[in-house]
Amino acid sequence: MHRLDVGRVRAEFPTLAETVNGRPLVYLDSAATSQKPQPVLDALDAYWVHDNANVHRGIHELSRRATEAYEGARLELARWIGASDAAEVVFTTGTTGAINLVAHAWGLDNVREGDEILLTVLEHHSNIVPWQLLARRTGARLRYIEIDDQGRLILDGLDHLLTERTRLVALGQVSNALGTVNPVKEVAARARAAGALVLVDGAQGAVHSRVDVHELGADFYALSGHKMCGPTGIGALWARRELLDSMSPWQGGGEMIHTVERDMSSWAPVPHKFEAGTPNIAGAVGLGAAVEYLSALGMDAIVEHERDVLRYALEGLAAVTGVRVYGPESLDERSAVVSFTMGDAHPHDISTILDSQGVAIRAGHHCAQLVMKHFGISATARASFYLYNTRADVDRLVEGLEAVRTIFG
Ligand code: C6P
Repeated sequence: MHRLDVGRVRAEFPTLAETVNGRPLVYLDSAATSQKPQPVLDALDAYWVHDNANVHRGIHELSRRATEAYEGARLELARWIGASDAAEVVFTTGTTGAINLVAHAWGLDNVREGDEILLTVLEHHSNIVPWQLLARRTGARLRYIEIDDQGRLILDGLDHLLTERTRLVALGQVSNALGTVNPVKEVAARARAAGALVLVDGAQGAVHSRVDVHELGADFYALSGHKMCGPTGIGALWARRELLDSMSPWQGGGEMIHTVERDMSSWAPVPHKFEAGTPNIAGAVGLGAAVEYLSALGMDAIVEHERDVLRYALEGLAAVTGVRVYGPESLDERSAVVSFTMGDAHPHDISTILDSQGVAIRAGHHCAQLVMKHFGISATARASFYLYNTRADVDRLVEGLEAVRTIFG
């Protein structure tokens, strides 16, 4: 396997050359959204400047080009996640959009009073609230897989949690709050053996690993483009073809119909059945370019590089007095996210002090309040790493934390 040429990679991300508060920017908030490389920016620019038109509608040259670019991006993404068929990839606004689509289009037809949906305490709110809304409408019950003090799923009781009423198990591939890499394959295999479907929230997983939806054992897989070098407002839902075929549309409008009569309509084939209205064409084009960019660099090389930076960061943070790092101790169970607290310093204060030194991290509950509650805290500071981060970035983080220590003692 080749090594990632990080110097070259960094040069392709113009935002990384910004100066913040008089210091060169150190961007450690990629779990919230990643920076965008020049090839993605160029693809967006080229689309808007040369090809902009609506898709699937016109028979003029620009519409043909826009449609080709849009459908080309779908094919690119389908290959990248190991889908058997590009029609299994539905473009959405992101992971949140994808999960809400499943909760409505699949959930309302398949979940009844007394049925159960099994989640985990690690979930992002996007993989909790849509199921709460569904449960409220259907009378279904939500159950949770608990976590241990390292933020790992406790799977001992899984066979009791999985009952004949379990319709769906919905879990994240990687926790955005702790970096825990979940044993998705194992949970999926046990869930499917119990007759439940499996939804995987891949918002953080697709960023930090090579994804093969079949290998994972997923029935639904959701991802966000903006966390993997693509634009905001675009993401995807993957599901097995027969499952998508069996589902009713969620939103109605143009593009998703076959014929419209006064009292009823018939639907376009998937994926268009789930893409009502003019889609985010530029977003899809940008996402396709991001996938192309990441594929050319090689996910294995990216993962290897992130692992080195993560290891270095965990060592660096362990050496700062007062820092408590949350999440699994073993590097094998972690992804490139490090959540921590520091003595009496509020995470917002940590973030503000770091920002004054040009270091961007996130502080808060990270839309994972159940995780915070588990640890009896309201917030953490979170540094997240991606392909363009270096050990020098970690040094700047540690330097900033030393400044926090001087202020808060
Ligand atoms: N997490 C973070 O800073 P959207 O907003 O739809 O692109 O992604 C939602 C989402 C769903 N699941 C997980 C595991 C996530 O991490 C996120 C987004 C960001 O951690 C913003 S809260």
